[in-house]
Amino acid sequence: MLDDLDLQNMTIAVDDAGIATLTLNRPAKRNALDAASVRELIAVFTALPRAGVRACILRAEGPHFCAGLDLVEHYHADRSPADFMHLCLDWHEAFNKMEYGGVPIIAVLKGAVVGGGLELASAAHIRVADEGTYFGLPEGQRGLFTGGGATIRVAGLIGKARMIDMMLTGRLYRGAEAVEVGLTQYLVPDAEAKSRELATAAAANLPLTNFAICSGISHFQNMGALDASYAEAVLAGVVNTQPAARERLDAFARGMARKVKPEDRD
Ligand code: 1HE
Repeated sequence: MLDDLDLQNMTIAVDDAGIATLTLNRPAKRNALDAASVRELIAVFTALPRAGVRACILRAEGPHFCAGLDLVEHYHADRSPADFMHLCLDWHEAFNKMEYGGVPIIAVLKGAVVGGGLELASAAHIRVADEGTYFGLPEGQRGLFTGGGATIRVAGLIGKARMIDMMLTGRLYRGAEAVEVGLTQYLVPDAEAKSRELATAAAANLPLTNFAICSGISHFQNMGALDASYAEAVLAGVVNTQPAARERLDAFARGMARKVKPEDRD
């Protein structure tokens, strides 16, 4: 299924543990997202949940994660408002498939994570940055506005006041401050190695449980509390009675399961 994809701007490989590695592969353009790249993201994240993949690492070639919208393509295309709206709808389709697809996605961040690059990163479930990673929303300075979901996802991560500041003033976040404000959950010397470790941990969960975590929580956040608690109960009804969970419960009941203690973590 994944082998049939015709990808020019990214590559995908799945290892024996079912962990997919999706690599943005336009380093000469700092992995800027042109229209074709967005269509490729849609194709990948349409196929991924049905391909038996247990987790996905999203990484990039070159020194930067992603420079956002392909500004040069946008300039030359001289798009109409309707054209750009449809392009944004493609971005939303790709990023919604990521956030709501049910497969854990771990983004390995480095260098610039800016504009649409930050929108892409914020559609992942876990972000892992290194000391060289910086986050920005340069749209304001470019005479543009966000169109790939930043008003929802970036504002959701850091709050609207910080997002507005980033857009009005070009403020960049990096290092410990980026963790504090919520742009990345991890700040480590080796983001690739940490992401692999996290993907391995997530891939050990039952796929149906991960589906609930990586789609249910986002859906419920969009609902009123009454509907969300109802939907949570229905989802838990399905997930918490799955036959595969019984083996894990059986191990716990026999005292054979790993305990939830810091010293029991690897
Ligand atoms: C690009 C892009 C791009 C680089 N579109 N081609 N995003 C931005 O405003 C960020 C714009 N980019 C930069 O500020 C810098 O390029 C970087 C900090 C990311 C990297 O700097 P550097 O010194 O490593 O590379 P460079 O020399 O600036 O760029 C290398 C090449 O990548 C060069 O092309 P070349 O043909 O001259 O070699 C650049 O033109 C090209 N390149 N970034 C197109 N973004 C759904 S709405 C979302 C709205 C937005 O995302 S707005 C934010 C856009």
